[in-house]
Amino acid sequence: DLWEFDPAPETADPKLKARYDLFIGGKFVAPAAGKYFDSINPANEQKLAEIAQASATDVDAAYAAAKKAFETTWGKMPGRERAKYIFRIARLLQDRAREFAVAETMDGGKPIKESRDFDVPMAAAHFFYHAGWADKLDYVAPGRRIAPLGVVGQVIPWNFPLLMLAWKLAPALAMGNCIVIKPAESTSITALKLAEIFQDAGLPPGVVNVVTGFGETGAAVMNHPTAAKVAFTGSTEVGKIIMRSLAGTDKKMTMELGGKAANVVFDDAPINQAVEGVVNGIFFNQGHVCCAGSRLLVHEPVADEFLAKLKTRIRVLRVGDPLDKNTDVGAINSREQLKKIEMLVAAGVKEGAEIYQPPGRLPTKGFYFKPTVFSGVSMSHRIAREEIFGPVLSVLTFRTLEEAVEKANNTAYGLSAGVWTDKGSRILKMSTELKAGVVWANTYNKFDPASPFGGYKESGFGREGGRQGLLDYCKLI
Ligand code: TXE
Repeated sequence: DLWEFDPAPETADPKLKARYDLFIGGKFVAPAAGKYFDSINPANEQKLAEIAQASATDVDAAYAAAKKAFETTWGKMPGRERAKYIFRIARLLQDRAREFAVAETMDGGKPIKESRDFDVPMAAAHFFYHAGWADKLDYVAPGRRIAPLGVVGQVIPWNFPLLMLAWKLAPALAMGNCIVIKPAESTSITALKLAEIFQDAGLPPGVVNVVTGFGETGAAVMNHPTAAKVAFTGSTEVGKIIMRSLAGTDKKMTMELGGKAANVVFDDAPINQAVEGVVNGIFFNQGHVCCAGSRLLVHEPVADEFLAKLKTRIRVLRVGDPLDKNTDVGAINSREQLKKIEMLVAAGVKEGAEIYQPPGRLPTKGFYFKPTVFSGVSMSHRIAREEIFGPVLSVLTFRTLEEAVEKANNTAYGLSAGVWTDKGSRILKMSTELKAGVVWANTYNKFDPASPFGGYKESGFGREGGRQGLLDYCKLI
């Protein structure tokens, strides 16, 4: 079975190096300025490894290597050949699935059961899916063909470090592009481990280059003259900075930014299933999810019952050591993110919403936050409008479908939404009325490499996954 792997990864050795260099031209190389920074395990604040800090000189070298690879190997290779490499990457990732799951959990703080059952297998699935496409879009009409864009620059966030790598790299590789990618500063390790896999897969040097560092390095990747296209996933704020800095250039651009998704529960919803879906929608990955169902809109007739069931369910969520396979809510990714969550939760209390947190103590070392539910929230509260990116749910109520649509769409974002109801007609109506790239019905946080993902409004533009995702990495000539 292609998707099967060892069920007990928490005992695997993550095989971390003490120091990680940049991956440029198929080799690990020290940064030109010799600077490194520490990567911390957010579960216990211990140092995991040193990560190279790339300067503009290193980014130049990465682009030069990518350009050379595009001109001499990857850009000339038939799709069928590229497919073999992408397939090999997927298989090698499966072979090392346990090791990657542990490394991902230690670096980012997410529960091991999520890295094991979601991040790593989904990343492998993404490479498998795109390997299949590499030779399918070659030819479209007499005299016309699909061609790669050239070299692309990509910057990704820290919430799904490995999966975001796969989302960015797989379609770009399938279409014949070469890449310079920058992982987020707090979660660079699985990107560099994946670089080891590129070496083992025999991927020609320079096809993928990994440059690590902070926002400055990201800006150098996005603004480099060699990049024919840039793709960014991260905050709306930084997305806007990048868009402004690229205005007037001919670079193609895709942006996957923030969200403030509504999970809408009607009075005829299967209530226990909806409680599970709402819990998963907001507490999965500590709520560090761009499509997190961070606003619950619940139908008035069932609001009290639903809230009571929700609180009962939250009391039994296990918060703590991400490496424990029974943990439901792991560590917050960084001290900065924890501070942001605390600040917005304090704003919620100050603005008069009613807070609920289950009893129990959090670990004293590391960054943790209790699953939190705010009721009595109004649309003007900051907790109803701003992306918290943490395990915090804001509960609002509605009386009619129209009111639910109005409230759900009353946001600057438009990435995703959920609908819980027994009526097919309501699902159809809601899925056309909700201004969100993805609308889940009677489920939440379901992903498939074949299904395009992306937003409206300030959640960005462009799609990742499926045929549509590929079209963002090629042109018709
Ligand atoms: O994100 P940033 P941060 C939201 C979430 C979170 C907030 C802040 O609400 O609380 O953003 O997180 C790189 N040019 N999301 O500060 O800064 C950076 O190094 C180019 C939602 O971590 O956007 C990292 O690799 N790149 C989001 C990446 O951008 C720059 C996921 C993301 O970091 C840069 C992450 C610049 N000027 C945060 N500045 C989602 N919705 O998926 C930084 N970076």
